[in-house]
Amino acid sequence: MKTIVVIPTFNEAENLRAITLALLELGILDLNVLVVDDDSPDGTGVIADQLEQELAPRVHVMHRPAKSGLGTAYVDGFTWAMQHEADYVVQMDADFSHSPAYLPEFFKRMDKYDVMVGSRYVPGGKLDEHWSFGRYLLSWWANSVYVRMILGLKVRDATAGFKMWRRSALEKINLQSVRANGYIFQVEMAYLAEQNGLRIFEYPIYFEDRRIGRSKMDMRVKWEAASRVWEIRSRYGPLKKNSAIVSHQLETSEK
Ligand SMILES: Nc1nc2c(ncn2[C@@H]2O[C@H](COP(=O)(O)OP(=O)(O)OP(=O)(O)O)[C@@H](O)[C@H]2O)c(=O)[nH]1
Ligand SMILES: [Mg+2]
Repeated sequence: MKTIVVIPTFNEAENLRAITLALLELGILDLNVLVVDDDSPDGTGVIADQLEQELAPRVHVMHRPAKSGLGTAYVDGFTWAMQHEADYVVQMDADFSHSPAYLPEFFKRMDKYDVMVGSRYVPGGKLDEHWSFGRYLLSWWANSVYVRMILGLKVRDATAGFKMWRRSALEKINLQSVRANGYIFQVEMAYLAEQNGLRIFEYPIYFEDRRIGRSKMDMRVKWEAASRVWEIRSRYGPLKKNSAIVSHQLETSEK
């Protein structure tokens, strides 16, 4: 079984080597990494090339000529992964907010599901302790109330960026029709997963703040994402009640 982990990067020079090694050191058979770099001015692309050479054939790099958004980076990366015979495709950030240590846990359950979501908003899921209550509340409201209500999503963490997809799940979703180019990509994919009746499991994760480097998120990006939720609704409509099975909680015996 071949797994390709797609990591989009923009100025992640301090994180890329460590996250790549952490993934390969998990010891998961035939796990490969695809870095999608948007000509980062801090030299992330050069580090990615070095890793590709050092760790061949398990690391690959896609260089895009300019910063073109997280969504298109994932569409390009997923398309490449499908062309390279991935059975499972993982999406995650480079900044350690998504701990590689969860991947073996995802795999343990993948036989029963099509999509595994690393979720901050199911029992056992947690945001960084450094977050103020106000910041936590806003994030919870945006993910668990605002987006879910407008679109009728069942998934609790509608903007989760840490996911594992079964190949057949991505085949059901027409990636080329995904329009989102920024952070709203996560929401559009969650929507399409439910609309296509995929079996989704939300695995609780601890979401640690990025360790090093700068966030690409700012107020403008957040406002844009908030308005794009309405765009998704007007394009696709709210979800039908029977669209997907979403499991939120680990079995008591699994905890
Ligand atoms: N290729 C590419 N990668 C991007 C782009 N924007 C963000 N990224 C990457 O996407 C991932 C998530 O970005 P972050 O800046 O960590 O955003 P975030 O996790 O929502 O924000 P923080 O919580 O502040 O870290 C990181 O690996 C970034 O380097 C982009 O336009 N192109
Ligand atoms: Mg981050």
